[in-house]
Amino acid sequence: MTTRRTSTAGSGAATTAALQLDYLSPGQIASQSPSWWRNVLGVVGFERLPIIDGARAPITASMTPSLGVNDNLCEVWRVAGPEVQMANGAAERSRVHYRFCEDLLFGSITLEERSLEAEGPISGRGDGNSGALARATEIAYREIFGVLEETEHRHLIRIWNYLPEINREADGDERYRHFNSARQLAFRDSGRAAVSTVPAASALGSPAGSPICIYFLAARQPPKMIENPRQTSAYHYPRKFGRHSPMFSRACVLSEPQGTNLFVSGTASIVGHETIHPGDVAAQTRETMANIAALLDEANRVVGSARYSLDGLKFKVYVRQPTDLGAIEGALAGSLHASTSVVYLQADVCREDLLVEIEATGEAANRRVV
Ligand code: 3EB
Repeated sequence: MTTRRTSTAGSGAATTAALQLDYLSPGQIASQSPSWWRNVLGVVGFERLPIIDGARAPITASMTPSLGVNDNLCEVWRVAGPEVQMANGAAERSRVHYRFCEDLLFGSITLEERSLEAEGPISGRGDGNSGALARATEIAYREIFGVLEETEHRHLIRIWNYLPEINREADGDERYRHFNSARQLAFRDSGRAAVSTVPAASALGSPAGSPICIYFLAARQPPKMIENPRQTSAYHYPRKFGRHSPMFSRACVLSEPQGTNLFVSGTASIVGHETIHPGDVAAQTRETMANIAALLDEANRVVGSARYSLDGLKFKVYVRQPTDLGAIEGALAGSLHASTSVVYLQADVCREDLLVEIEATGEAANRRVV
């Protein structure tokens, strides 16, 4: 760690952060002013690592190809406010790149499984390819938790996991399940609860040969975790979906004095714990939107007002088969306004029978109390 956080206590509301999400092209990003960069926490390219001159924040890439017209867009996370104090970090002996202000932290870590295979299997936890994936997952999460302790942004609120060939079998089990075992172990080893406070998340497959890419947002204050009344909590999935359950919450709300952010996890056509509408991508899309609508109702109940609606969210849609894009767009037209922000990416979803997965982010300002 190269920098300490600057205390802003007592300096008023101007330094209080609320998160903003934009999808911008590298050209749009390149034309921004230095003062714009001051508030940027992190940038995520989709298909490949974007090349951005003068970047002052960590840059990573999910390695998931863009579909449709969103060619080359980047996801940009910024904090609001004119006087935000930011610091960068790249802790020694840690592969996590991160940037933070008083309240919020963005970080990313990229690992090549190939470079870990040489280190050999972790004893007693299988070997071969699954060993390298499990090891990479454990290293990534251990280093992430280390950074969060160091900067005191202890609450992981949202995390994105991109794993090459997520559905491939290795050592008699799907690679996603090996990832789940290692992730659960990492949460346990860090002394973190395995239920109820785990972050909102997405876990998708990237093409063979891609590095493992994990990026995340963390906060100094705890968010409110939200579960979906239509779905079994992922951390309570029955054993037939894997020996170790996935560690994520369905959504969470982060409240700041200026406003709130809603983070909706990757959501799919699952009711209870079963996949429904196998083979029917349009029906899967509609069911997924019904799940997101149910999460919005829960979020509005938790924040105590009708703050979030489908049209106010920004969506990322992961499509397993590019040829399904038209059917998915058609199904979404039934629930989303044409002006709603939607990015389409090709990615494998972490159950073989799921054809589509949708995540979303919401931003809402607090009404001024006069
Ligand atoms: C599901 O509902 C679909 O393992 O972190 C969605 C979001 C899914 C996150 C994860 C998995 C994850 O189970 C898959």
